[in-house]
Amino acid sequence: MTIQWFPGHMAKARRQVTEKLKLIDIVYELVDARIPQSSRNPMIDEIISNKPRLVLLNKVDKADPRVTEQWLSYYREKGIRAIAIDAQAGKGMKQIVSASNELLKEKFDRMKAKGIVKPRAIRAMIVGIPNVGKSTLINRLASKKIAKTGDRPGITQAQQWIKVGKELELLDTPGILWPKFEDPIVGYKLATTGAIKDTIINLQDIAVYALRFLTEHYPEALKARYGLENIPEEIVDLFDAIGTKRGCLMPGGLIDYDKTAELILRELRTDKIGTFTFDFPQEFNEKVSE
Ligand SMILES: Nc1nc2c(ncn2[C@@H]2O[C@H](COP(=O)(O)OP(=O)(O)O)[C@@H](O)[C@H]2O)c(=O)[nH]1
Ligand SMILES: [Mg+2]
Repeated sequence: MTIQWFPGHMAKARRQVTEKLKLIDIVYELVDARIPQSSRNPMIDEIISNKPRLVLLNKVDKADPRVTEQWLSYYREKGIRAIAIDAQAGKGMKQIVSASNELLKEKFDRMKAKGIVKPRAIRAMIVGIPNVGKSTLINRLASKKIAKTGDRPGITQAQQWIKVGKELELLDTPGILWPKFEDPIVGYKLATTGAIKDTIINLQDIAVYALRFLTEHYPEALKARYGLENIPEEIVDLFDAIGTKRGCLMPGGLIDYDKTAELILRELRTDKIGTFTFDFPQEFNEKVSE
């Protein structure tokens, strides 16, 4: 597998996020609820340092609800505030505002007590890897009634803020971070969920990963979708079974593996097979004691 990894891009993205940290009170770390760990930038903790953070598990409509609950407990145990949202349908938006208020209550109370600043709206920035839903969330939070505000004194660079009710202001440009996948499995998970382009990793390899994963974790859904009584042990036999059922054939009747891989991934990404989560908190749990 060829790994595409651009240190230059990462450094630039990191610089841009770091600059904007000065302007905000809280970071919204947007991740994909299907791969909460694989879709986060591993340097994020270091980048945002001690800024308050709210983790938003987006596209929860596409994830396995049981595992989403496990992830929410995982974050709770670690003392990290996390919310499952569906930015496309606008689910969880009110919780974002209330959780932000809670997370910043102490800071704002302290500011008020010192009389330094007038109570103001909370300022937030969304960060996340490409395709995780940053633009969708910004549009969702910025409903039509909400106007953009202009420059603010003390800020040299023109910065647009989107007002979300009276309590929240959102930077109109999100911080873009890059996924890091030295571990090929992380790359496969990103590709399976459509977070990275299919051209980066061989299509058949992605489908092999996806089929193995479904065979292990969601065999019933796989059997039901493709009318299989049993799942063949050999991956090539599984490809053959699905390719035959769906008529993914080359002239002469041989199975067209590229076509079969494409079909499987298309159906998986559009939730035709079911809604799945590919990262399990147990895998990342070593540090949480029993
Ligand atoms: N099903 C579902 N799709 C979503 C959700 N949020 C975003 N999307 C879709 O994910 C894709 C990428 O979203 P976009 O906002 O462009 O991601 P960005 O690159 O982070 O700005 C788009 O096709 C969105 O419609 C969600 O909560 N549920
Ligand atoms: Mg975008």
